[in-house]
Amino acid sequence: MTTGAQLLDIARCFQLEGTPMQVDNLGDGFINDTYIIRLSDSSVKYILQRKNTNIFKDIPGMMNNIQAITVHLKKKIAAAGGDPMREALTVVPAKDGRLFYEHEGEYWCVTVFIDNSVSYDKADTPLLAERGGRGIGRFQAMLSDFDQPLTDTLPGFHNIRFRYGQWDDTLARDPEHRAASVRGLIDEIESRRSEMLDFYRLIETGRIPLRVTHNDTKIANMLFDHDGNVLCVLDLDTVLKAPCLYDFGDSIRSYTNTGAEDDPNTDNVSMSRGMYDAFLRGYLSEAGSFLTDIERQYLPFSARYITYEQVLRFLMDYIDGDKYYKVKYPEHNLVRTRAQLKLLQSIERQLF
Ligand code: GN1
Ligand code: MG
Repeated sequence: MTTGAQLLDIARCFQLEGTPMQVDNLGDGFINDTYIIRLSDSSVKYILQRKNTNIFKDIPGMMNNIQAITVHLKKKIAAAGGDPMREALTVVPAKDGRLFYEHEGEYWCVTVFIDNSVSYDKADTPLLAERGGRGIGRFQAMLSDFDQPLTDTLPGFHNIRFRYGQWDDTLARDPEHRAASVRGLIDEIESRRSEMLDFYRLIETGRIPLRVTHNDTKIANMLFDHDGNVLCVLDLDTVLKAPCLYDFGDSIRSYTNTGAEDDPNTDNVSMSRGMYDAFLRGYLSEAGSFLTDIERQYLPFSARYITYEQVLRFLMDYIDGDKYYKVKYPEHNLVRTRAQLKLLQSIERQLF
């Protein structure tokens, strides 16, 4: 636990426009710890994050990525007559000029808080899903000519071959002796293995191209304006060279779910076809100009692929003893697994 006084000390290490007065918890991301910094002498607010070093092994590399990407986005936004301070994240350096502050092996980073915006855990109308699709399509389009090298912040992130390596190892170790109790769920993973590898081969062989993509496009990772348009894409930790299908697939996993990602009542969970069509429409309005035929062809499969991968990741973490995702109660990863499997089955029924 980091105390309020310690958080204030950390906030003071950054180049803020005033004096930090208070630091409070914000949101509940699964990976990093997020806080809001308020100043005593200015209305500007900041986001302070403790990056998760269990997961991200090269935070300086990650922050260099985020800096380069946001600078690129801001140029595009300004050229289009937008507001670069509100439509892209702004990284605030530490007083020593670095893009992070390191203290006792922990890495802290600050960005400017974007006020007067709306965030959602769930898409409540098809119009919002359409706007979300347009926002991610535009994000990818703005980065389509980004040509600087990017650090691979999370090697193997959506690589199902890599995930099977982790999976096989976790099942072999079974450190908490949980595997026997989830045999049916393990079978759900295994029964789809060869189809998932067939898809992944299209990426390995270069038939599906790599682009600069976000890789974690759930609705909670975008800010909307009061008219329901995407204002700013957040959480740039996993911007990588990857197929743009991963962004589409992860968005469908999030925007179309009629229940919660961790819904304890799986009756609530299904894919809304109306939300799917709306998101697709919005996405194609921006991405349609650069997608190749094979990318277009595999858009529906990407929803299946990413949702399947999420089932695998939640179940693997449960079997592993809950080491990756933050959990709120002992069986949380298992509840997440069941809810995401229900969503996967609904996607499979409706799109295939
Ligand atoms: C994590 O960072 P956050 O909370 O937006 C995870 C995603 C999962 C998501 C599930 C780096 O996202 O891959 O899809 O949880 N991020 C990482 O909600 O593993
Ligand atoms: Mg994240």
